[in-house]
Amino acid sequence: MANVAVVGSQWGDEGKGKLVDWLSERADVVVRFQGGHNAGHTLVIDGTVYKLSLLPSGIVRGGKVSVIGNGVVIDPWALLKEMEILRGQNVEITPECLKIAENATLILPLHGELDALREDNTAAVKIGTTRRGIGPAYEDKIARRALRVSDLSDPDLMARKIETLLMHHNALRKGLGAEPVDGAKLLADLVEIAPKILEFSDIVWRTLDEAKRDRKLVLFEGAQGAMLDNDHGTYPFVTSSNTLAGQAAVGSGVGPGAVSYVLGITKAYTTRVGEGPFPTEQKNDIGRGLGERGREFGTVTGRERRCGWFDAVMVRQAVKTGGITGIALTKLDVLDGMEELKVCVGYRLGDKTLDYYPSNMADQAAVEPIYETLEGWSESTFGARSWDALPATAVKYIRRVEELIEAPIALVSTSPEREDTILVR
Ligand code: 2SA
Ligand code: MG
Repeated sequence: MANVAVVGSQWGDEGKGKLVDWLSERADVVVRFQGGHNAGHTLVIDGTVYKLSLLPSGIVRGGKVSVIGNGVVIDPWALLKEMEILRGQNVEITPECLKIAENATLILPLHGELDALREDNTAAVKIGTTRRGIGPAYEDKIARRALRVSDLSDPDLMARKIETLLMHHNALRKGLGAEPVDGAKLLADLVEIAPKILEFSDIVWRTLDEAKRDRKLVLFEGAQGAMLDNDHGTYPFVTSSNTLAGQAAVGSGVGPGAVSYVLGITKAYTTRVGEGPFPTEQKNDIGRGLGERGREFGTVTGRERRCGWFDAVMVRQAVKTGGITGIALTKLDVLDGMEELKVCVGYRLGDKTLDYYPSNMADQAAVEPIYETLEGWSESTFGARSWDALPATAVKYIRRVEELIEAPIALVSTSPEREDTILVR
């Protein structure tokens, strides 16, 4: 068995949570390596719904080690709240089963405030963020002024770092018409929660090295999706981390060879939440129908997701840039009952035809999708557990998608329940 990385191949919300849970049964360690509590992974286990944001999905299964890697940005208050909710659902969370990288960056209240101030500033480019402070926290990380998990053990160091941090943030806030941050209060609040976080703090790279030596199986759990990747996505309408599988290594402290199989999760159609280009978007009854049948609302923010046709060009690009080995196709049943289905197979840009998604912001907004039309099916595929249970036209759709994206479809998921998964031969 190989170490698997599970990543989104579109704009997130492809159904990674279910597949991670499905695979975590065989894994010993489950690792988050990027993003923060902007992620929303829904797991349904024996009818109980678990909503995870920051914690690795492995946490709901006993006997596994869950790791929050250094590439993650951690809002300690949000983490404690999530832990409390899960404990209320009888999930056990102990320092033995949860390890938090001591070199991970902290999200502070001022990051969420800055995120919201910018989103509400009409002069700025509205990204449609989750307002969780993700972007501002990564900015501080890259600019080398962030507070990290290990700083929580040293109030004097935190005091000095907060002073440096506030020189920057108070200037920004002034420009946006907000009051300066009360540094003394921030320090006191951090000191108060510090022990509750430090309890889980760990030298994660070493834990993962030991796991490797002991031949433990590690599952890397991505958040968001390829088109939200800070380099390869629809920049600037992206998140502030690298979401591709390459990040699994750096974001947890292992070498690039640690991941031997990259499972790309792909929805049978496309959704996006937040602003930014979306060539195959259907702002009509087709899109509304997909949204209703697919229950397309943000796990974290409850925002309605934009919906549209499957974009094979974009997913093919995600396969290439992210090194996706195989695909899990999800939510096929949402297409049930549609007379015909469209799949984007190229773009028109002015008088040019493109077989890739351009990186320029203006071009990304200007491309027109070129569609291929496929026959739909009237039967229900919901809950199908075998290839033979699928209508022939659904099989045809899957095979055509597979051909276009240039990656094998290894799994088809037909409901949120993990048993409803077809292994493709
Ligand atoms: P941010 O907050 O800085 O990461 O936002 C930047 C962009 O990234 C998008 N983004 C997401 N898109 C889909 N799903 C995400 N997670 C939650 C979920 C979102 C929710 O699983 O439903 O509940 O609304 C996620 N996180 C970030 C975001 O929409 C911006 O386009
Ligand atoms: Mg989600």
